[in-house]
Amino acid sequence: MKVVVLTGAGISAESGVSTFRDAGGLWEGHSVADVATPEGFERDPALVHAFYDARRAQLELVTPNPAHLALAELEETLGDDLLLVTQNVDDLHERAGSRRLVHMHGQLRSAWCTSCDGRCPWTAPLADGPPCPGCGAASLRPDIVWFGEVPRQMDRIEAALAAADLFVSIGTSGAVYPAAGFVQLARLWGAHTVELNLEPSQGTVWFRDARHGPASMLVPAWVAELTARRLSR
Ligand code: BJW
Repeated sequence: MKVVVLTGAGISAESGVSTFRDAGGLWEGHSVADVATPEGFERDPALVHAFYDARRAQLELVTPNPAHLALAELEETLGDDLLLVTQNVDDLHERAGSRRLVHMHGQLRSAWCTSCDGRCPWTAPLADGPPCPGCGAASLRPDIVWFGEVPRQMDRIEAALAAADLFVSIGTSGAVYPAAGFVQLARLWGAHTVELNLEPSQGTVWFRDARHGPASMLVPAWVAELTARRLSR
């Protein structure tokens, strides 16, 4: 059975990472146009660097929760039949043990040089304009996909969706495309579709099975159910 799992900010909420659109979320104190668009970065790089430097530093203080750990266990069972696609820019899936993973919106712990187009692992601040380890230019920006930019590895994701028997969406509001459209593609290509979210998402009607509650409860239970069903075949 081939499975594609899509995760969003809700899976990391119980680890202490803020979501975007919930009350008290990341967008509450910030205009999206200021901190999550290339135009905003061009206008005020210091503001944008401060926003991402603070979030990168916060990663030191958080750890994976039972939902991340359950998905890493699922990978041990399914191997190459699982693709985990995350919209999250934190590294909690990796720290839980997931390896077959696509960060479609980029990563906080990576920097992208707009001079040489190189990418490098990055844990320090970017606000002080450090040199790129590859070319030496002070042209590093957060390695994050902002609005209007193309998400990463779309060909790989679409191929996995086309081949999937099961598509599961976890902790995402379904407000941002192309990820919000994956459920429709998966259905079109014949997959069973499941939503696991705190509340009905914007796309909840597209899912055949929608379960609502905290990810730390729903995800381990769903993984146990899937594993038991697989073993009983
Ligand atoms: C819990 C929980 C718990 C809480 N347990 N659950 C008009 C129509 C259609 C599309 C467009 C349009 N105008 C423009 C577009 C395109 C645009 C877009 O979608 N805009 C929308 C606003 C309409 N998209 C783009 O520009 C994308 N690029 C693109 O389309 O390129 C074209 C192209 C595509 C494909 C191939 C080729 C070309 C790029 C999008 C980049 C998104 N980037 C961001 C910001 C990154 C920077 C940063 O991190 O600061 O990524 S936006 C932000 O939203 C972030 C997230 O990854 C993304 C999704 O958010 P998510 O994860 O869903 O979080 P929330 O907060 O919204 O929801 C959390 C959910 O969890 C809630 O439902 C809670 O209930 C739940 N929850 N606690 C379980 N404990």
